[in-house]
Amino acid sequence: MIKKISLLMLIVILTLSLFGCSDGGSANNEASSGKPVTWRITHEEVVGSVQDVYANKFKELIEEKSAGKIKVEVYPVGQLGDGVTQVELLQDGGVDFAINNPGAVATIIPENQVFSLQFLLSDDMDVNQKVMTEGAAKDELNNIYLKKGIKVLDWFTEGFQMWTGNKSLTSIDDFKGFKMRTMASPMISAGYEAYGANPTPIPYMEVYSSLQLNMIDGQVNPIFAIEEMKFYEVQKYLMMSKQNTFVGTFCVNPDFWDKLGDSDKGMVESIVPELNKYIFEVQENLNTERLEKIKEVSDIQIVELTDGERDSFKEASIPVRDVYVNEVGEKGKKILDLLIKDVEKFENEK
Ligand code: 6CS
Repeated sequence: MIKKISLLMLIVILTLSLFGCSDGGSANNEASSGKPVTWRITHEEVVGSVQDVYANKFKELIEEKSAGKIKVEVYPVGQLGDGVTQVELLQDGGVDFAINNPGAVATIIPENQVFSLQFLLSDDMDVNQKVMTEGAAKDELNNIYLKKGIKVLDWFTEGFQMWTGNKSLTSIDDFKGFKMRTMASPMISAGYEAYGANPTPIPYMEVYSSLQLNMIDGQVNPIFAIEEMKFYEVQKYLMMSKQNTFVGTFCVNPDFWDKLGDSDKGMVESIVPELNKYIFEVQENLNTERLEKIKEVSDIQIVELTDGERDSFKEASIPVRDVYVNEVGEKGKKILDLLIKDVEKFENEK
């Protein structure tokens, strides 16, 4: 109830601030009507992150292509609440665009938890990129998102997920009783329960202090995030586990979208492939450069898992696919099967 009231207040504040803009813009006005309009985009990460670079590139391209008729305001995480709040804001029209990830959408769209399953996507990021841009599973998910008031414009990867811990994690035994911080998604929890760990959902912005205070033993994120959130300062080991891929979605509020004129829709649709290609390179560079930075500024131990060690984790992760199907039902089974086929198809095309 309190959360619903806060969300309503946020929407009111955002609406008032929009109408208070000097350009007097209205989010749903067509850019070609003469007056500048303001579009708002929110994302779940800090300034300089993959999502922030994506949002700012969107801003740059839209402002350039609309010749200043559209102004884009970027709200990073923290300004408008956590990831889940941002998804709700998008659904309620408090913001027009949002970048989020399946972890934050898990309770609204359980089907997308397929991306939280471990050792399902490829170890080859080029294959995963094709799964995100050309796969059949994401098309099926797009229909489900739309029914829940979210139109997905783009799926992209933010890099492989890696484990960090106050101990080295190379076997299932190492995970017994291990307090692993996760995003609040039942399927992420199920993944770590399958290793005997104790998954602990904590908001992103509280992870550093929770690690520092030993309230949790480890966390999981792509390298760029481990660097920018400084998790390496409060962790002893960084495992190059690559058990899954962090997936981002660029979304728009469907009502806002429907009210846009054809030229504005066309402008957004034409830049999405450009954004997708751009962000693929950005995440690759950020994840590579920031690993070097972590090595330079800290004495965290980098642990390479052997193929055999990864195989043991993979084996233990397979039954979690049944948990997903049991929880999500027939639609979930269909998406899981499509995703497995997508991965096989793009692996074979290499
Ligand atoms: O672990 C998390 O909660 C977050 N990780 C990233 C890389 N982006 C946003 C998300 O909330």
